[in-house]
Amino acid sequence: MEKLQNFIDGKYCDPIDDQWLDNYVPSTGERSQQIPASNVKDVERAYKAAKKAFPSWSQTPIETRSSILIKLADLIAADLDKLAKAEALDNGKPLALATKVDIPRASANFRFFGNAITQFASEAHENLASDSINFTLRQPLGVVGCISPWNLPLYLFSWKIAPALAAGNTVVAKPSEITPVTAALLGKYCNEAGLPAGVLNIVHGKGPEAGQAIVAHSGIKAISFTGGTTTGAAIARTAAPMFKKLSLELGGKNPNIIFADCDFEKMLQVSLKSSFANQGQICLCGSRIFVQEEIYEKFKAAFIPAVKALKVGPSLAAGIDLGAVVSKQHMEKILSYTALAESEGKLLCGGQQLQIKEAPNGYYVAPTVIEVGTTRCRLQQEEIFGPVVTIMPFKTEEEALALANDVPYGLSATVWTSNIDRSIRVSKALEAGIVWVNTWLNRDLRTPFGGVKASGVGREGGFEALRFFTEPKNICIQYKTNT
Ligand code: TXE
Repeated sequence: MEKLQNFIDGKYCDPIDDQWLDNYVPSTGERSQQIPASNVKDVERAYKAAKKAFPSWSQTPIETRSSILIKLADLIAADLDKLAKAEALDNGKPLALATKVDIPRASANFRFFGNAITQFASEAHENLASDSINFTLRQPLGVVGCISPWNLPLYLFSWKIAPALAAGNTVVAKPSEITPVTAALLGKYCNEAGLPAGVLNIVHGKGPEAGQAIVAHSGIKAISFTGGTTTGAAIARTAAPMFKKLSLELGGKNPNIIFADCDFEKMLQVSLKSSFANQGQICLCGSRIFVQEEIYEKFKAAFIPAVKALKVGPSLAAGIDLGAVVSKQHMEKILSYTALAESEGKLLCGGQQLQIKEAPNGYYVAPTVIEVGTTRCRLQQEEIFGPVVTIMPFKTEEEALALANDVPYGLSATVWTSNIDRSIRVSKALEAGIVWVNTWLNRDLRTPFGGVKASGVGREGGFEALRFFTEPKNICIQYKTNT
């Protein structure tokens, strides 16, 4: 069986203790490769390479750093088909989605920060009263840690690595052990792009072993993490007393608020995507749908048949809308929630594991809609992170806001209305880091990205990310006003 390797100091290498994990293809349930079960020794090896590379990389002219990142973006874009197929097979998502979203966005992440770093500047403050000039340096932190989840593998892995490198840091990065393949391929592209050895080091393995070793390493100055809220809390417990900088992009349980005055057809088409794209495994999915009562029955009459018409199948099959969920364990977690449908509400469609003839051992869950009467239930309070949405009616704007905010999370929200005043009132009152009005997953990489409450701490994106990966230093110089 093929063995993927760690990528350390510009070279692929086996784990020091020769321990390995099995990787699986969600569409078929078959074992695909083995990946390193790295531990603290492999992380130390990666850290030493990153530390050795830091002085030179941090002093590399911005134009050079920029050109290497843009070259990396070009190489990823040039291998779109190969990378998209690898991503789809590894994650279970439809090939069309990996081709249209995942890989182009991974390329865009490197391109965006390759350009952004050439525009990143800092402030100066002139103080006439003290004949002084203050200027602020934004210096790279040193060796930083990037840890990413399995739902958008290369998309989120690169979303962290690109700004860290652009800002002059060197990186020890760990992808999810559930979707290691495109991260493993990234090392080759780094060498081809001319990224110096040791600047980016990729370590595979489990979170509590390899991930924890990165978080706990005294030489690693910051942790950028995307994943579950529980894991985010565990990371914070380790990193906070070490005074590391922390960026935590965690779970979501996002409201999709539909007012009677919305553009119904557009809302319906986009709500199908915001409910079930990537098998509902996007932390930005609108998994709690609230519909104003005047159009509640009309919505159900249109939404349920459209959900039932969604096609589910193996990643490489043509014409599918949903693929397999990422693992057997995650499928069982999702089904444990759909099993609550009857006790917490009413199952309107889906709710079961799907047997796909050509892939009987794959991890398939039917797109599921559950009608509930309250937000005070597990289906509305807990992150399911699968092709499952709840729906319930509301009467007034005030009630919609109370329902939408009545949840531990605060990542994103979607609002459908043609009333501009209402769209601003509601957006301002929603407890979320991102609000979309009459659209969804409409992303501008310059904007701050992140959530509030249990959805995390800090912001990624644009100059927010470059500020996270640099340390501001104020230098004050007093000068003589006479010769
Ligand atoms: O979680 P885990 P998953 C959320 C999404 C869902 C979850 C899915 O809503 O809840 O993430 O990710 C590593 N120390 N978001 O199931 O376990 C682990 O190996 C250090 C929000 O993968 O959190 C993997 O690499 N590392 C997000 C990574 O953490 C540890 C967008 C994530 O794994 C660790 C995407 C530990 N103790 C998903 N334990 C957003 N807000 O943008 C695990 N890991």
